[in-house]
Amino acid sequence: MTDLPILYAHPFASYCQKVLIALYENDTPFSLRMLDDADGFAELERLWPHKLFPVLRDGDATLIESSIIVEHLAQHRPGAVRLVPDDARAALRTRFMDRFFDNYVMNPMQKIVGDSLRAPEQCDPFGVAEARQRLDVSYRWLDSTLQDRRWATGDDFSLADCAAAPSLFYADWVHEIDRQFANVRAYRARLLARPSVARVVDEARPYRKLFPLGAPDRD
Ligand SMILES: N[C@@H](CCC(=O)N[C@@H](CS)C(=O)NCC(=O)O)C(=O)O
Repeated sequence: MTDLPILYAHPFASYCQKVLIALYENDTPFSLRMLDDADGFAELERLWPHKLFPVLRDGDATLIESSIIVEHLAQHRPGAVRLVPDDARAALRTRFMDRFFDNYVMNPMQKIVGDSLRAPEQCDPFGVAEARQRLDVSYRWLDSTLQDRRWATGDDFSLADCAAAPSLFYADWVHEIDRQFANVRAYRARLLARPSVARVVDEARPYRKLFPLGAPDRD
């Protein structure tokens, strides 16, 4: 593949940040198709009628779903950081932790944010309470899982950490990680200190005022 891949994304969107971190980890060249106008969304809809992003175009291939995009990068645009380990068992552990962060942290966090954008009569307090409960269980489980790990699966930064960074970043904003979960808080801090993550956080800084629940004065 010779042409630059094109990433349809917005820098403030959590699932886009997951892919941006993967790209920055390996200094992978790409061009950003910023989704901030009607033309961009029309292009996106032609690629993926659900109009969810990120989407990557690489040569003739259209990659949808952040995890699939990162897997594609690992296969076709590899770099020094192995985003998915070669060893099959280690790869499964990585994919499991990636699923954990998407399904049990990022999605409940998005539920809480999404609900805050709804008209009052369309709000879903039961669903939001469920999402908060799920985050509590996730924080507790993650705290014991991370006990002797530097990154999500051990010593090596991977796809799972790309998913962890934006999910824990925003989850802590909407449902603060309690001090008793010191391993989770320390892991979030390690993630934020990682240059690829720090870059993504900085690039999203100008959009913080758009955060519907109000961004806290930190991070
Ligand atoms: N499972 C998808 C989730 C993508 C997703 O929810 N993207 C958000 C931005 S972070 C989005 O497209 N939101 C627009 C909408 O919900 O209409 C993935 O992993 O890529």
